[in-house]
Amino acid sequence: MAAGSADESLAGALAAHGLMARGGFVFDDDEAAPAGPSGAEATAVVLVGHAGSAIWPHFSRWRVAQPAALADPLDCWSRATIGTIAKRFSARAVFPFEKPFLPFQRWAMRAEGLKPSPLGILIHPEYGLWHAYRGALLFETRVVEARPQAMIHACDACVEKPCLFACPADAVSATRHDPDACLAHLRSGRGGACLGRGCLARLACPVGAGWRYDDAQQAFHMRAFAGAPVDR
Ligand code: B12
Repeated sequence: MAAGSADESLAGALAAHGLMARGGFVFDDDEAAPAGPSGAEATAVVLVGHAGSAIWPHFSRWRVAQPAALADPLDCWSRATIGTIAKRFSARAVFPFEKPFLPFQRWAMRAEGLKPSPLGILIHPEYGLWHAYRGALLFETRVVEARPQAMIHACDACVEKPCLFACPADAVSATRHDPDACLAHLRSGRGGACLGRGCLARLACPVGAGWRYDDAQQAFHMRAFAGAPVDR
C-alpha cells in the first residue's frame, strides 16, 4: 500500500464506492512494467478491489440508471469509477478484463502474499474466497511500501477440504481446476443450484464465511460466467 496523506485520500476515494486498495508494489528495475499515465513505464502498481459485498449497493444504484441492455455492466462500472479516481490521483487505470490480460493474480500474490486455492481463486486469510480485483492503478512517481510476503495460506491448514467434494461437475480437485467441466454443467440445464446460489465449491469453503457475497451478487457472477442473461 502506498504511504502518506495522499494514501489516506485514495483510501477514502475508493471506499466511497465500496472499493479498497489491495496492496501494491514497486516494479523491479529490470522488469518490463506496463505504461503509466504519461506512456512511460510505470514505477508502481496499487491493486483495487473489494472484499465481500461492499461494492454491491454502489454498483446496483449506478446500474438502475443505465440502459437495461448494457453489456458487461460491472466492467463498465469499474471503468467509470476507477477511471475517475485514477485521473484524480495521476495514475493510469487498468482492468482485469482487458485483453491482453494483465497478470492480476500474480500481482496480487506479490502485493499481499496470497496463494491460489484449488478453485484457482486466490484465498485470503480473512476474506477467504470472497474478494476480487476490479482494477489497478499504475503510478510513475508514487512510492509503495514493500509488503510482507508471508501470509497464512488457509488451504494448507484446512484438513477436510470441503471444496474438493462440493462441485456437482467434479471441476475442482486438489491438482487442477477444470473450468470447462464447470461451464458444461452450468449450461446443461442441471446447473440451477450453482446459477441460483453461487459456486457450490466456493460456498463450501469455511474460510471467511462472514464475507460471502450476498445472493444477488453470487447469482450475477455465476450467470455472467456462464454467459446467461443477468438480472438487474
Ligand atoms: C481468463 C480468466 C478466467 C477463465 C480461466 C481460464 C484459465 N484456465 O486460465 C475462466 C473464464 C474459466 C474464469 C473463471 C472464473 N474466474 Co477468472 N479470470 C480470468 C482472467 C480474466 C484472466 C486470467 C489470465 O489469463 N491472466 C493472465 C495471466 C498472465 O495472469 P496471472 O495472474 O499470472 O494468471 C493466473 C491465473 O490465470 C490463474 N489461473 C489459472 N487457471 C485459472 C482458472 C481459474 C478459474 C481462475 C480463477 C484462475 C486461474 O493462474 C495464473 C498464475 O497465477 C482473470 C483476470 C486477470 N487479468 O488475471 C480473472 C480472475 C482470475 N478470475 C476471477 C474469478 C473470481 C473467477 C470466477 C470465480 C468468476 C465467478 N464466477 O465468480 C470464475 C471461476 C468459476 C468456476 N467455478 O470455474 C478473479 C479471481 C479473484 C481472486 N480472488 O483470485 C480474477 C482475478 C478476476 C477478478 N476480477 O478479480 N476466469
